[in-house]
Amino acid sequence: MSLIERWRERLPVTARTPIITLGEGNTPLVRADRVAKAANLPPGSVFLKIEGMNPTGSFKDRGMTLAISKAVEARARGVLCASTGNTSASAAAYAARAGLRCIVFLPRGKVAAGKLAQAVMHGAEIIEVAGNFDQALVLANEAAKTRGFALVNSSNPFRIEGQKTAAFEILEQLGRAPDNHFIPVGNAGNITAYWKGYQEGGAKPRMFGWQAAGAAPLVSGRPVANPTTLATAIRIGRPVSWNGAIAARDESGGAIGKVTDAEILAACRFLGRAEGIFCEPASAASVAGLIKLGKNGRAPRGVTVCVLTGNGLKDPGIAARFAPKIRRVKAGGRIKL
Ligand code: AN7
Repeated sequence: MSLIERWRERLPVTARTPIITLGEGNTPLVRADRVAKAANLPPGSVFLKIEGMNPTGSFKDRGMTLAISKAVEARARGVLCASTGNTSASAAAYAARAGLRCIVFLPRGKVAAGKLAQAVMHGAEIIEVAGNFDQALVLANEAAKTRGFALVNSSNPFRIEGQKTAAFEILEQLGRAPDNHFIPVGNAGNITAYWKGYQEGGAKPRMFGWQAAGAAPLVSGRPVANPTTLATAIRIGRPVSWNGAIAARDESGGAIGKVTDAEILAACRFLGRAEGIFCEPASAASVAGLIKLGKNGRAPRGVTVCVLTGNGLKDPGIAARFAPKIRRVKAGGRIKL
């Protein structure tokens, strides 16, 4: 069932809204006892929401199914967005399915290979910006004034509405509200949406957002002009949903912290090796944050859900950083294990 049909009564759709779907949502919530142990927490206390299992490999599909459906309902000619990669991949796929033009503004040289491949294969019109995501967004916002085009960045309220369904799913899958919710934060649409979804579902987990140390405006309290991190998905210095993130933090009694690229990479590798889950680097920020708190004995008590926002295959180049040991053998040769 499509995400919109599944949660229809909680979403701003009518019988006349066309549903553009790729079968998004309903992603696994997986128990992760090795992560729990690494964070000095008891077995059964940590769960991972695998959003990389969505059709285009990231959480963006939840909001995109609604944003594109509403764009079709409004008879848009096309859609556009700025993106660090995943939004553009998702927009390109759903726009292709809807038969809409899709124009994406991408920061040059800072979009992971898999995401760029998706934009190409789904026929998006790609505009490379000599600048970072924040600067690309300025261009996209300007272009969105063109008649007949809809902006599908997370400033589009339908993106947040579709995205909030992930919180509904977690409540169903756990059969209770989590005590803590850990999530990577870039533009802050996702943390804003989860908080909305939890509240609508009558839950109040503490919200813990995690930024990369070189791109942590919500931690320092001021925009970052030149954000840097190998987690290119969250290489963002001026989050659009700034207020939403701060509200989620403060209303829930949570926190927004930062993790270094080394901590992100270590968590990414740990998930791959110890839990069998390959997520992209930005996604591992949530788990990196939990392990960091846990090492100091400061991981929050109770049940914690960590969101893994994107699939590891999006950014296969990351594997090269781990200097893989590969042995060579001739065909017909012998090898000792
Ligand atoms: C894997 O695609 O901003 O805090 O343009 O791709 O809601 O921005 C992606 C963000 C986390 C941060 N994890 O979510 C984009 C884009 C992954 C991401 C985030 C992104 P937000």
